[in-house]
Amino acid sequence: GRRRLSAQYPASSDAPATHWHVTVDRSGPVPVALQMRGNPDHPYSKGELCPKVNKFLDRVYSDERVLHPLRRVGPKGEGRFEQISWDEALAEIASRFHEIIERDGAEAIMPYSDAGNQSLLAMGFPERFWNRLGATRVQRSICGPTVGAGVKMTIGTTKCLDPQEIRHSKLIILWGTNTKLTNRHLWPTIEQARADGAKVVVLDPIRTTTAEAADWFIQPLPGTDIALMLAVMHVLIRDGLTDKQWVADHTLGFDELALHVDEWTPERAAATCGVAAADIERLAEMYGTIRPAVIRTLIGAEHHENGAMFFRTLACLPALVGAWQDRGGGLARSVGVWSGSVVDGSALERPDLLGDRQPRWVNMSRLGEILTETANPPIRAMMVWGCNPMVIAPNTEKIRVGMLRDDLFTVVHEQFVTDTARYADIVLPATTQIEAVDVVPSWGHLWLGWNEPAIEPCGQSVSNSEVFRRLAHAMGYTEPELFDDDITAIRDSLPGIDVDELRRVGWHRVPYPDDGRPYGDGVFPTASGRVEFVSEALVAMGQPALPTFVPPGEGPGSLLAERYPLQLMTPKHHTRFLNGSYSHLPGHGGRESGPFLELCATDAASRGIVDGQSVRVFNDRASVEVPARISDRVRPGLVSIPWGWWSRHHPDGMVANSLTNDTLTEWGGGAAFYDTLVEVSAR
Ligand SMILES: Nc1nc2c(c(=O)[nH]1)N[C@H]1C(S)=C(S)[C@@H](COP(=O)(O)OP(=O)(O)OC[C@H]3O[C@@H](n4cnc5c(=O)[nH]c(N)nc54)[C@H](O)[C@@H]3O)O[C@H]1N2
Ligand SMILES: Nc1nc2c(c(=O)[nH]1)N[C@H]1C(S)=C(S)[C@@H](COP(=O)(O)OP(=O)(O)OC[C@H]3O[C@@H](n4cnc5c(=O)[nH]c(N)nc54)[C@H](O)[C@@H]3O)O[C@H]1N2
Ligand SMILES: [Mo]
Repeated sequence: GRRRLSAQYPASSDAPATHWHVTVDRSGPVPVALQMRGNPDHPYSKGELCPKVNKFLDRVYSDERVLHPLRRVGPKGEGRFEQISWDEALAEIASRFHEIIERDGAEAIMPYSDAGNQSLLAMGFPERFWNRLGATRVQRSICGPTVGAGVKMTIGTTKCLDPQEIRHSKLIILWGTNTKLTNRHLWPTIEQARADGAKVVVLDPIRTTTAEAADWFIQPLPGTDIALMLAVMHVLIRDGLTDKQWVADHTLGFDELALHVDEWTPERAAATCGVAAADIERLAEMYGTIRPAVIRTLIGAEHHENGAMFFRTLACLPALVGAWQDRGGGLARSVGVWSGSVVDGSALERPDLLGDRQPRWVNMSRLGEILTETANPPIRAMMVWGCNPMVIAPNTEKIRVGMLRDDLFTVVHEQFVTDTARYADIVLPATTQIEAVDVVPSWGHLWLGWNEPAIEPCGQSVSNSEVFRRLAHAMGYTEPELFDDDITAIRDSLPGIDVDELRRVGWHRVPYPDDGRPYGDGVFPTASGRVEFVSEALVAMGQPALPTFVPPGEGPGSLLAERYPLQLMTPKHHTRFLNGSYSHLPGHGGRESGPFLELCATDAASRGIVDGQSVRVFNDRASVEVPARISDRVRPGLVSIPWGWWSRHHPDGMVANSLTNDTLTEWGGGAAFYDTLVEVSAR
């Protein structure tokens, strides 16, 4: 009975896809993609794909692709499966779901997903099914919402500067973002500004590839930047480098702030953040004298217990120097929220399908706790798609305990048998980007992209929208919006956009102020209409009114540090990885075939560790074996395991996140991945 449900949009040969062109051989019975190239006409990427996507067809045609539904035959985690039909898979899922709803209620079922292919339908359409079902809902807060929640407390919105505006900047501060690695399409813009005389300053606890390319690199201890920012404010105010008129006209609470940062001398901050007082002075002087000045950030610095306060404090800096009045001045973060302004979220996700039910909400960073400690009702079934929590979520070993539960029914919709899929009862095959239609909102630029499928789905794989149409049918649901075809759902979700035109052109620029200055008039959507140095909204949330440095609970000064004296970071490192995606494909790690621990020569010597030796990295959460690499990218006291590798790449089947802290940020719902203390020992 699923014939009428095949509402998946067919592949076509003529229409453009935003960023790429795929050459397809249509001479055989099944069209085969031969080559994938960047689209030189795209206004942002200009034909450059990133290194992982250059090899995208290796992914599409990988021997490891899941091409049909699978049922687990071995124990959970072992990864042994047998092929079953779609009808069998759907019938089994529907009957288990009905049984669980009957016994424990719909909230005993939990969908778990994140960005996946980062597209509109793939991320939004499944919500219709879960609204109809009334499942427990998971806050997707592992990447970015904390940044937004912090910035919003200062400027009343999460909308910041279009990073393309950096073209006009003369001082570019890359604060906790590894642009050359994670946002490489922005680098040419930075280089152009530089050719016109701009200076690039990088602040990062690790001497990243971006730090190496900067004019000046500042290396604070992780999680301590707030102290540094308070000292920068101290110097700006002390030396009269603030824009007094702009501050008077457009900010709230300057006098309180001035009093508050009076005690934050550069000397005091230096002792906290590990940056010399003279360097703090120099940074403040540059920031107070060079215009236009931009601060560019992404999400790296949110991974701390004080992650939201980091961004709340950072957002105060442009206001002090009046940076928003200049073209190319202000704060630049993800622009996802600008693309979001053209999406009708309710039309896409149909919250009306919930009726008057109020679903239970949980936080995706706490998956281990959710699976092992949640009651009333406990989670009995989980469906995962577009996400690989066994690699990407903190405190993985706790999640593993939950995933191993005999009474947990797990379904995973995936392209590969990931570390997470190994624990599934049923795996459903998913299409890749070139096999399904979608619209791709962007986080790095302002063009909404059309994604035209180039080939039919491989094997029996289906898109995210199709899998939920099939599941809705198997569950016996009849609401017509659960069965909308892809184009109808896209049209309804983009009410102000001519979808035929979008498809014809391949992209659409979302609205953004013409003169490039989102707050050129100095008006901000806070309660006061001003930039709020003092925030009543924060007080109402039980947080300090003023920007305040609170050291993390699991940090260098804490009791735990006596046992675990090293701080562990696990950031992105490989150009051909996208988080935990691609690391299992041959050649994507470059010369590296697996993870390693970076530590400085001093910390190695004091532990008798030599370069290349296998070491044990451990804390109360886990013990992970990795080869050591002695490196001057990290300072004494800080170690790093470049992240994204799967359990199969670790000699002991652990992953980097087995060690990491799943404490939530003080607000915003992020996770303090990097407030993780460990000890390292030679084996
Ligand atoms: N090659 C590649 N590119 C990617 C990805 C990938 O996995 N691989 N992932 C994509 C995704 S999903 C995202 S969200 C973006 C993220 O892009 P970024 O935010 O640029 O990347 P991250 O590596 O998460 O963090 C950036 C930097 O923050 C630093 N950092 C951590 N804590 C602190 C701190 O307390 N203070 C300061 N000053 N810096 C700190 C880290 O050392 C790191 O170098 O990248 C995207 N691009
Ligand atoms: N230690 C540490 N942990 C981190 C981070 C870090 O820097 N350090 N970064 C964090 C960040 S910024 C992020 S965004 C998260 C990322 O977390 P995830 O979103 O889980 O990241 P990926 O590993 O890219 O997993 C996406 C999965 O979706 C699958 N997929 C792709 N397209 C589709 C599709 O169309 N349909 C379906 N069903 N599946 C699809 C891919 O095969 C892949 O397995 O990780 C976070 N975790
Ligand atoms: Mo992310």
